[in-house]
Amino acid sequence: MIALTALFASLIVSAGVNAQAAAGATAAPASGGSKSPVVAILQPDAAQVSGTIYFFQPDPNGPVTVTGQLSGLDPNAERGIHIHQFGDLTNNCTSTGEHWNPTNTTHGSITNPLTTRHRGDLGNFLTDANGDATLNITDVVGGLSLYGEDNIVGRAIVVHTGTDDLGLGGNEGSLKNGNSGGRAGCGVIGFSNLTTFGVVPAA
Ligand SMILES: [Cu+2]
Repeated sequence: MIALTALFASLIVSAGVNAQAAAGATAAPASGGSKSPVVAILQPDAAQVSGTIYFFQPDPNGPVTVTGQLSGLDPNAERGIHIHQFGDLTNNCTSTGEHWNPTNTTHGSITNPLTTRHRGDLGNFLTDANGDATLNITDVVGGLSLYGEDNIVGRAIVVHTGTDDLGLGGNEGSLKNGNSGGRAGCGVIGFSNLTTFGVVPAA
């Protein structure tokens, strides 16, 4: 617990974390990729969202799992969540750009094949009666990776004010972004010093 507290203190110096994440996006560590979980601290935008999101990929050829605790959202709601292009919060969540979509496909569910989803599509999560949420999303299709040239470190995760229609809405917006509404909050994905995988630290 003491070590975890120290880690959080160091991560909250967000400018430093962002700079490190940006460097990591173009020059991965000598090992060739992430050796530890990566992390994003959410900052509020259209809603007073807060929370920390963790990304784990114990096996470089295996799936990424996304965990975390969020608060400040609408109660009892499904809310969209995606990786967006840029780890750039200079204009809050707006400057994170559109969904991370390096293969230029249409938007869809996290369970769709990669031909009918964006690499950054993570679907929806559920909030409780207090507007809190515990994330536990595993990308079994393999859109996300923490390793290699196409890793997500240095990009952003965005939580939306609306529900992602998963590309099934029957209109142009649906195939672009799932009509997920505004950007409740977002965070830059950066390397962390955590040494354990698959653990949701206590909020
Ligand atoms: Cu989004």
